[in-house]
Amino acid sequence: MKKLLSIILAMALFASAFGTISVSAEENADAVHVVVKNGTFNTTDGAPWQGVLLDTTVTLNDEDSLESVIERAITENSYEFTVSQYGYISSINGLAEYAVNGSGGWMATLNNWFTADGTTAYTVANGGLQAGDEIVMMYTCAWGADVGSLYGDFTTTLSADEFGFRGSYISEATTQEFFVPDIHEYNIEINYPEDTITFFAVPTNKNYQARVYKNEYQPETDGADYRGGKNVPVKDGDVIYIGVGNPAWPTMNSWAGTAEETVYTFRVKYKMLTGDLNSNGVLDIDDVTVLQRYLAEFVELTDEQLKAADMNSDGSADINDATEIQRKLAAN
Ligand SMILES: [Ca+2]
Ligand SMILES: [Ca+2]
Repeated sequence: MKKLLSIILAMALFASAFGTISVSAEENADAVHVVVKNGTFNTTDGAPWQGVLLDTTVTLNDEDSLESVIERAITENSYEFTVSQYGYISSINGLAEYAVNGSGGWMATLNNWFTADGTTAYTVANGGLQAGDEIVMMYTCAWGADVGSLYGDFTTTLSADEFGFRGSYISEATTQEFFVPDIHEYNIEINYPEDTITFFAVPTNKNYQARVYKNEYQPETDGADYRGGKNVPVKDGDVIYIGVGNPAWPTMNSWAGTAEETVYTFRVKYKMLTGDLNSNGVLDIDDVTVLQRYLAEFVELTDEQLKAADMNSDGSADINDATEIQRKLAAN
């Protein structure tokens, strides 16, 4: 039995408390975002360094591949790397493969996916690498198992820890408490009639892809998804589908067997924020002004505005409601 959870989002006052949402490569039309990190092998155990080595953007050119942008991210930040005789990166800033008791090495994700083929296979020319892509080069001590590359594991859920989304008035932190990987249907309430949401579609097993679609789930149509889950314009009535591990999509796990996909459904509903008379998604002094102008008979209000104005739910819009909006503004 599927449970329907309602996620109350778009708390404008909440969002403002979190300040400006950080921007990433998506803001730069020709760039990808590259992170190089070692979160598995500690310096106390002999690693030359640990943590995030670099977090940067790399501007794409027509000849680029997943391999070349990782290499350029390293050299542009004045670090060194070496390439093995097999053509993959074997050492970054002195942290080499096989450094952990004879095991360990470097692996990359492209939009949270450990690619099915080597890093040279994904190019600008073949569309495998695109502006806005998120790339993480990371060190593993356990052939990927310690960084979410689970070979022979057929789990196709989204990650409880890493899945999230955010919109103009939505802090990504708000979703973490609501999301349960085994519950597949959710409502997203937006307080603004239209919004743009970014989904952090991170699978539990990053050997599988997660793809984001709007209003029609089309797993076998290339390019029908919102790549990386980015910038999905939404309005009331839209339905977002996030599929994980569809059998038509490439995965290194296909060598071990076939998984059953999981599809999550997010129904977008517009719910006017009580008191938000000017429909800008936040409670502000303009809402009080609109209500006061209505009470002074300078302006008319729509039925929807009258409903939104009724802060104390007594069926009418009056001076008590204006006072209540002001009290809420003052409390924040
Ligand atoms: Ca408002
Ligand atoms: Ca009222």
